[in-house]
Amino acid sequence: MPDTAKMLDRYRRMGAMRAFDEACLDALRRKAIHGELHVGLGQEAIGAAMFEALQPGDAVVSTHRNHFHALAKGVDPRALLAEICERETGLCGGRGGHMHPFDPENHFSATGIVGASLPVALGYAHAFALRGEDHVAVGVTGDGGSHSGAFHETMVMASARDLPLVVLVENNALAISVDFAAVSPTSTVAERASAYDALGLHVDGTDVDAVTAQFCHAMDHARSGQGPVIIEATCCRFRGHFEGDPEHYRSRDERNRLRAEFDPIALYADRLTEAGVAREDLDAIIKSEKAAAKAMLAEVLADPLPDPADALAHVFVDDVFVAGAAA
Ligand SMILES: Cc1ncc(C[n+]2csc(CCOP(=O)(O)OP(=O)(O)O)c2C)c(N)n1
Repeated sequence: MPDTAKMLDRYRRMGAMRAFDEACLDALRRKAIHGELHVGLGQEAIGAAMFEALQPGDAVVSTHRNHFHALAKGVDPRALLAEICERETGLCGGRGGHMHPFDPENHFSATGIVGASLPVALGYAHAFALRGEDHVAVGVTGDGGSHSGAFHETMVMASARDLPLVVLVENNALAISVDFAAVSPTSTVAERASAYDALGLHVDGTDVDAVTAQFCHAMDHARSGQGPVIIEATCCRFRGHFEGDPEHYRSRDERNRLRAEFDPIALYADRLTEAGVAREDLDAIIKSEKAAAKAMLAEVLADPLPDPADALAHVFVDDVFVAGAAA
């Protein structure tokens, strides 16, 4: 018998993540976000799986496409949205923006430098091991980041020391415009794990049940002292690399086909209806998550922006050069 209560939790969590990113798209249209915005539409099943697999005290270090991982780690959604909208009430007082949300008490951070999330996660894993703590660090990267030197260096050290590290590769098959199959020497990233004497797992990242099971397995493996894991979850990116990407590398038809075939939320809705849940109940969940995100955005947009007079607060050097300032 399928556990429909658990399935509905997963469905709601994916719906909440999508609604969050849709609120970000709305904020961008309202010119509340400046600079590049990278949303994760199409990748919600991986975020929902991460939520279930993490335990308190674990660490997550994410990428430029970080919102779902932050939500999975338990970062306060309102503070995250306020940070993305550059508000004083944001996680970092509006100074980090969408690519650099930091929640040190919660062991969450992100970086816009491709591949650089992994050595930071390695540091967490090393610290956990040195302190004898029962926590796992998750370093997230895309397929593009898996080709970086930082990926290799991280895996070498993590495996040599059997560190509690899980490297999550969200393989959406595109690094901006670069097709994974055209540049990867192996057909999967997971199979590279054998070169590091690590566990490699490959999973359909559009199937929330499958990716949850594999993610929990990866975390158990790392937590029990058996060394690092590479878990590769294949998925599709439904929007451009960033908002404003002209997407010359794929046609509109191709994008629509991916959305029609591989939407993790629609696929799970089918599974839930097969398990006897009514469509109207599923639609009501999505509707309520959208309404909650919309209300949260309205609140956030009423929050103050940082005071320009405080622009140099939190800068760590004393003699900052400010153009035009008196000597
Ligand atoms: C070191 C570095 N090189 C290049 C870039 C520019 N850049 C930003 S995102 C990106 C592609 C990342 O692709 P992938 O790792 O597959 O992640 P995805 O965007 O698909 O989530 C690149 C090259 C960067 N931010 N950092």
